[in-house]
Amino acid sequence: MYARILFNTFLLTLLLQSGLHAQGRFSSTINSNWLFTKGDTAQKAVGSVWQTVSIPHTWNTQDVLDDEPGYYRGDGWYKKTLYIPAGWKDREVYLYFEGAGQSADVFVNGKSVGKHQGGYTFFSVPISSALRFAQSGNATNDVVVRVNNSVNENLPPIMGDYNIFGGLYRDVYLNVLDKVHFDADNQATSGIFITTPQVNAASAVVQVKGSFVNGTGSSRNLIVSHRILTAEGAVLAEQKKTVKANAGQKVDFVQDFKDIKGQRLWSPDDPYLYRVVSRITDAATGQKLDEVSNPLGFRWYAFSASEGFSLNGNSLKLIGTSRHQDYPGMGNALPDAMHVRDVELLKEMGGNFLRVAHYPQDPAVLQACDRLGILASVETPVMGFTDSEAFASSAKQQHREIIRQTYNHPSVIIWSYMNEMLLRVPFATDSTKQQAYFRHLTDLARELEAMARQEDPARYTLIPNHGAFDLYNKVGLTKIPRLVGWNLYQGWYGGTLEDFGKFLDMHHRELPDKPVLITEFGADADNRIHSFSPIRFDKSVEYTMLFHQAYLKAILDRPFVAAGMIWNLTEFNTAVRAETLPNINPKGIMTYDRKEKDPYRFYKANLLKAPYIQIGSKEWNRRVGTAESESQLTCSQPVVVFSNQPTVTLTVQGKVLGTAETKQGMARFTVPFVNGLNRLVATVSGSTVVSDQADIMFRVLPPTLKNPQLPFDELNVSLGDSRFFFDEKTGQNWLPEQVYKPGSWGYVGGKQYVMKNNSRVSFGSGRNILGTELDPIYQTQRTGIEQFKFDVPTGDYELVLHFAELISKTVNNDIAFNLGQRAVPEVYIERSFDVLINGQEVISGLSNSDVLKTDQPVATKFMVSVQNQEGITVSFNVRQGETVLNGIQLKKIR
Ligand code: GCB
Ligand code: CA
Repeated sequence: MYARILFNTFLLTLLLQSGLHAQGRFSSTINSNWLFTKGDTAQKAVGSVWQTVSIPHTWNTQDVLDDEPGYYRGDGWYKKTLYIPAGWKDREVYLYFEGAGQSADVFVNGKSVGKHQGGYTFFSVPISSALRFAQSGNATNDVVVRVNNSVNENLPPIMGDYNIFGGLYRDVYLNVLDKVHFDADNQATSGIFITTPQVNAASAVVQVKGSFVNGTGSSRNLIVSHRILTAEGAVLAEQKKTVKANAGQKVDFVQDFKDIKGQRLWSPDDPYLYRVVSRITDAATGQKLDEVSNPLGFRWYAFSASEGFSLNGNSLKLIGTSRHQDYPGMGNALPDAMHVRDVELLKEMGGNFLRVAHYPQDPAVLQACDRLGILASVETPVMGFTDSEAFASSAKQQHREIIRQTYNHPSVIIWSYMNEMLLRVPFATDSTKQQAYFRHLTDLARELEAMARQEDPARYTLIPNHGAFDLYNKVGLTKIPRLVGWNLYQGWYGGTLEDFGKFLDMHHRELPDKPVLITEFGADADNRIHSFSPIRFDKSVEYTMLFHQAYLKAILDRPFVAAGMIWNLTEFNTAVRAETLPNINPKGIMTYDRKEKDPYRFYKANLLKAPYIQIGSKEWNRRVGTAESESQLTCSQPVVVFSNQPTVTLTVQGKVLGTAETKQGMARFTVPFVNGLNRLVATVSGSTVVSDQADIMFRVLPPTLKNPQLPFDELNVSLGDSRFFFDEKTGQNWLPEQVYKPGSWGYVGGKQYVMKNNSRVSFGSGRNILGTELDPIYQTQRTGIEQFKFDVPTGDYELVLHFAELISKTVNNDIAFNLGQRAVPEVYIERSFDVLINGQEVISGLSNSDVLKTDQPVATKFMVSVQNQEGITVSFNVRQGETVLNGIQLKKIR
């Protein structure tokens, strides 16, 4: 990593104006005042309108949120004027990019100065030869960067459950070096590579390798020194050598620190960091010519197939998450602080591992891992496979860059490459072709493996696979890396929760010499959806909780399992998904905007040492439920309190409800909610300090709607659904449907719509309903419904009916990326029906041949005046096919 001496503009200007030559190197971002235009060709770009932007920037910020499938993939052009001081004529100037999605061409003053392929690695472009200089003062220089994120089958990754965003989405730096400098042309590294060939509790050996360049026209006597500094700034050790370097010569060096004693170890509990400061000084004048600083941590570690992982001689279960690099409304163009915050959220959860997946991320991420004591794997983004030379060579290039660029981070212990390579195997009917495909795929895996071992023999290597155990063994991908990773979803995409443990035991039995890591596990949860009878694929918070409980237990119960990595820390963008949160993968244990979901609290309760307590689902802070009876006007609902303490006391409305023991970090209560505000206070028994409070506004609905004690107010019902849906924006709760009972409300006739031929969907349709955020309401439906009745008292009401056609003539129900069963199109039927309110026709011939379009919401609001005891009856009269109703809302106005 480059030492970044962040000059502020003021200081820089001062230095330049005073005619001083800054000593050594300096490096500063040039993120401000770029011009940007989106377009396909240079020609078009010339005539385009340029917009002022700041780096980090992506052109895909709105694509995740717009409820439309797909996102822009193509060219984007950036340009900027650089003012280059005359004094830099005798220096080396580089443009340094922390990442450009996915490929970049860099031009200075119209001259091509560099190209880069791969959207996630750093690259550095020397530009001195293209720069213009003035006699004195500054000269104007133009930088143009063409960035492209088009589909490119030869540029990995080519497939994945996330978007391949485009843009200059990470910092851009200007690096200015003396002609004598550490190698700046080695894969955008600092030119320094540090290892700890031996570490134990008492002593250590450190090796610093690297090279430097004498870019001047004469031979020079230079002192190359390396100092190991403690966090407090004291010198732990220092080595110096005087080297003679000829004009233009590049010199390689190896410096050993053989007898370090009394070093403090690095670990999650005590992430003590040293720094190695490497310097080149002119032996004759003592002038500092270059200096870079790199992190150093003393730790040793091992993976064992029978005992899991150990760090510094102590066994340590690795529990953590993966992480994507995007955020709502920002795409992947995040400021460093937002990357850092995610690592902090992982640390605050009690996690000790980050799978940096599926691609390397901003340098701030691993810097934070080093500082916070989070162990990490870094992944070369080979996802999907094109059997071509160009694909393999790009994979290898990215792999080499990743290893070298992240080499010095003490947090990194694993080089991971490839992901689920056998998810979609081609040539199902041509075994010769398929065998060749497998051979070329494993050839590439072996090359990447060999490269990792050669570049860095110390670290482990890993390939994460999906759960097709026999296939990966047969093809040979489990034999190549030192560690085997499995991405497992039993009880989600298929099978049962018990199958997870069985799979782990099978690995242990069949591959007794291979250490095993669970590189992924997770289940969707839309934080707006709740169910008190959760089932697989209902997207409820409660089902995902069942999933995580089972998985964490199975992982902790088995000492041979080295690691469990939750998929994923947060929700993330993915254009290939529709479902309840379109373009979002909701397996995150935090929401897309980093709010806690219950699983996050669950892991806190299981992993944290400091006393922790939190009331589950507290963001569901406005609720509706039916009273126990006409006279008992409370509604009992389960409440979970997460805590790492043995017992928890829950107080409701100032009265102790009870004390419960925690099991797996959870204490369970049944709370009789009253109408109005319910204040829940959970305390660790015996402590008032460790407590949490939830204020929940509850609307108790009497079983019959004319109960004088609780006058009717409003009711929102999702037809074809047995889940609760909480719309945070409106504060409205949608209740599951129920069959009509006299005096009450509900449907008459019909059945729940079930998406045909798709085992993944528990409720309704798995497709995106366009132009609404109420997808779960529209995705579910009662077909063949005859009536919906509300036995409400007299008054004026607003009634809203919600419809959507869920079957399509053309669309296949399969979501390409999802594991599990594939689906075929449904049988399309023509439908048309009338709707009557209290006998009066209000909709005539609602038909999927005109108004009712597939996957599009239709909502219609009516005023209804009820003057007698008749209540409200909505009737559906079929003309052709079947009637449908997706949602219904009734609100009393007066
Ligand atoms: C996987 C993939 C990951 C997906 C995840 C999922 O196995 O590695 O990229 O996002 O499953 O949610 O299906
Ligand atoms: Ca519905």
